[in-house]
Amino acid sequence: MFNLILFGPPGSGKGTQSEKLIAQYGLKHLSTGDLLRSEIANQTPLGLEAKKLMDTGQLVPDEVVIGMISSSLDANPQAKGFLFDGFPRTKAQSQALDSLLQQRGEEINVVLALEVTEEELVKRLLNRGLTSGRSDDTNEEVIRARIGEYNKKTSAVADYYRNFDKVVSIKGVGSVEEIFGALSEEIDKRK
Ligand code: B4P
Repeated sequence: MFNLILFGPPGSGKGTQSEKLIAQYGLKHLSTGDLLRSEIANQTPLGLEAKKLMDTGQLVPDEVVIGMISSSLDANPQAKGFLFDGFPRTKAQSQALDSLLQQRGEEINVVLALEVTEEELVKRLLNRGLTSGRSDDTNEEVIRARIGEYNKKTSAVADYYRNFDKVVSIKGVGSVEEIFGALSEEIDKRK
């Protein structure tokens, strides 16, 4: 198996690049943002609780997203590998993921970290908000709160994986194709 974390702040291009990477490498895409939005669309109790937090730019509780990822791993025993997009977002989620993978005799092979300035992130997300229908993309205050959560809680994920020498930084500004090329180069070195 080849297991990859695509890491970066909100709006850094994780969702955009994930689509291209899964097509190229045949990995199973696990996006906690997509899983949560599907719970919201189906109006499940979990989705209704998550929506309140997502609409203010906060993270949903660790145990909720860890449970979702654990079920997704169980549901895909034949996968060639997983692309984790938007997960883990806290140190506790990172430790939980490592232990879920260890139980299956697997590990994270690499963490590719997209780097984009805050002003560019805000610009991209407000722009996406014009068409995405996502309530967390339309308000600049909420977008800045999401970036604040990232700086406070999620940047620790990169520090955690740096201890294991698994993090590679990638410039996340440029054309989608250029960035895809840089990500693919790092994956090809390790496959
Ligand atoms: P996510 O769904 O993960 O969304 P995101 O971080 O906002 O977006 P992403 O990074 O994928 O977007 P992309 O850059 O591709 O999270 C939403 C919310 O769910 C979180 O705030 C949180 O509340 C909750 N949540 C999710 N996972 C969680 C977890 N593990 N724990 C707790 N809470 C969790 O795209 C952004 C825009 O940039 C697009 O419009 C795109 O077209 C554009 N773009 C992309 N690449 C570009 C480029 N090279 N140049 C110019 N524009 C580009």
